[in-house]
Amino acid sequence: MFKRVLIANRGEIAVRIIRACREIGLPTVAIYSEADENSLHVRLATEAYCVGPAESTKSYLSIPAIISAALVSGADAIHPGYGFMAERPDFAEICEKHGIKFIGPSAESMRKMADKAAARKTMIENNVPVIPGTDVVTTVEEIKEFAKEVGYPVILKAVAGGGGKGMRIVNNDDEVETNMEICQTEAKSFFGNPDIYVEKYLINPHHIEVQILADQYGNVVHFGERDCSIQRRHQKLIEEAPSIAVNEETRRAMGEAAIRAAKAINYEGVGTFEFLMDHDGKWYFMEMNTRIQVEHCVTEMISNVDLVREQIMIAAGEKLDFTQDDIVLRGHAIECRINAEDPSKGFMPNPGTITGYVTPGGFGVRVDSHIYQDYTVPPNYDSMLGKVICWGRNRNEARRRMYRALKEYVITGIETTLPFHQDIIEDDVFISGNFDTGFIEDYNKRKAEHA
Ligand code: MV4
Repeated sequence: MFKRVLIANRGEIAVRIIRACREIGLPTVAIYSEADENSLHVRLATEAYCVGPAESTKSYLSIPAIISAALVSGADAIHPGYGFMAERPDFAEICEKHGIKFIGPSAESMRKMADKAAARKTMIENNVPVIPGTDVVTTVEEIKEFAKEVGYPVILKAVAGGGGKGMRIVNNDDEVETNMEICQTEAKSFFGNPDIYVEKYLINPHHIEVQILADQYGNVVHFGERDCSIQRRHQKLIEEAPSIAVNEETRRAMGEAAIRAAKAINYEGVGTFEFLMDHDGKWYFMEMNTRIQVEHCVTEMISNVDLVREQIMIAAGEKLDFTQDDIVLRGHAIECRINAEDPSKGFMPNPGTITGYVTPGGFGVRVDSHIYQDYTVPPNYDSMLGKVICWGRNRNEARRRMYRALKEYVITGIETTLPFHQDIIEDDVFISGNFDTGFIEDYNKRKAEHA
């Protein structure tokens, strides 16, 4: 086992990882920026090092600063959490060169999935359905020809993109002409790579993702799916597991497809395969996330498996000590992400000092957060304050418990998305479970009509 683990992150996920390390008995090293001196992860870790100023590029994204902290503290493993260094193959390689285990997949596996056109090819080779699409395109003719085959609309995506940035929907030949170069230029400036590819554009699909776990010996299991369709501007707001859009047969087929793909790239650690599902129940691979995700908790709650603990054990070279048959998914879990944002002002970030704080509790309620009374939320980072996750024997029980928990939760001094979540949890369409990625847009329209 490792001697000590450095957590190259902040906020709720740093706290989450420190908790898992403590339970294993592993000392932890926190790193923090000058804006995060009073952060909870700094207090909970065995020791902590300031690695730079508030600006992420000079602290949480500074490879020399992070590696120095690891070497000085004697950490022999680094957990990157999500965001920041989590999907940086160059960082994974540098860790390895310094004899530090990067808790995650190899740089090689990461690169295979970072290139979205290459990832599609890997999926096709392994019999995983992909959205009808192309390899890298360089001319408007290629795009028009593809659109003639599958019909408009089609979507232009950056090969090096992901997560919603650098995409353009085009509805006809003229729009191809006007958008191709813009898309390439944006791709170059956002991701340093101008390459783009094209897919048939699916209208308001379900966003379904499958959690997998792979050890260093080729054993891979899946934990079923999460439904992440409730998003606003590519930011997830509510996630749940299982998805009511997925039946047992589809669950098995998606899970097996994800396992095949993970084996094909010699994947190690936790990972997520993102799929889009259309209204006929047809599903297609979209991209893979090679990290622990914010919404991993809903899967933990229905499977009773601590995914972060497993991630650390696997990185330390342990074999998976359970098989697919041992994984039993029970009940239903829902997660609401609570952000320091003002829903009445277009979700504008709203940092500041928390003057009053009471957390919900009780049976089936979990709160993962780094905030506390008198804590000042700095303006420099993501506005997520934490997550409320509720379990129930069925979806409605989980949903009602969530409503109860959100009503108990008190955060004063700053505006948060708590009231917004309370409204959604009580919304008839949300209650019906009959929603897709168009939900928030539709919800806002319905609210505007009633106002
Ligand atoms: C799509 C799509 C429809 N068809 N690709 C958005 C995030 C990025 N990872 C890819 N995204 C989409 N890709 C095809 N071919 C619709 C979206 C999309 C979306 C996907 C998941 C969840 C919410 C979304 C909201 C808008 C668009």
